[in-house]
Amino acid sequence: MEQTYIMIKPDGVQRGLIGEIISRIEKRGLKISAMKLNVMSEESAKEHYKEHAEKPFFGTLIDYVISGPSVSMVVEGKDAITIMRAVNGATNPVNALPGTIRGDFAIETGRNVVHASDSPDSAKREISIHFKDSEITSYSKIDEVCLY
Ligand code: RTP
Ligand code: MG
Repeated sequence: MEQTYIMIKPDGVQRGLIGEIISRIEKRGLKISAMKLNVMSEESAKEHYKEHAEKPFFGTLIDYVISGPSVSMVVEGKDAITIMRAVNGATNPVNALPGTIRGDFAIETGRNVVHASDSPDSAKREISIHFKDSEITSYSKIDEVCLY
């Protein structure tokens, strides 16, 4: 069982894609164990994307993710990290396959709708930036008996 951090970025919220994206996560068989909608603080955004701090697009990226409310989630299940990267599709939507979120709903890297942690270490780090332990719930889905 793995946990990953998922964000519906401000463009996804503004375009009314929250339900569509959550629905894809649920239908795939993954579980949402924490969720909130808020405007991310600049401090959290910079910490979240600190691996890109030296990149030329860093300032634009931070402005984008704090430009309006985003939806933060902890999503869990077997191979959740790898599966959610595949569900989101390639970073540049030009390369994202139809059927992925970015392949179906995005055309620009700078407005690519969603985020998903890229490794177990990133997932742990990102979840701790955006959620307190007490905000992450534990429950059984009706169809998960004996799956893992
Ligand atoms: P994310 O972290 O948001 O899930 O995206 P990712 O892993 O697929 O891509 P990453 O390399 O981590 O880039 C983070 C976000 O920065 C923006 N970006 N802009 N202008 C550019 O060349 C550029 N490259 C990346 C995108 O919003 C990307 O999702
Ligand atoms: Mg990334």
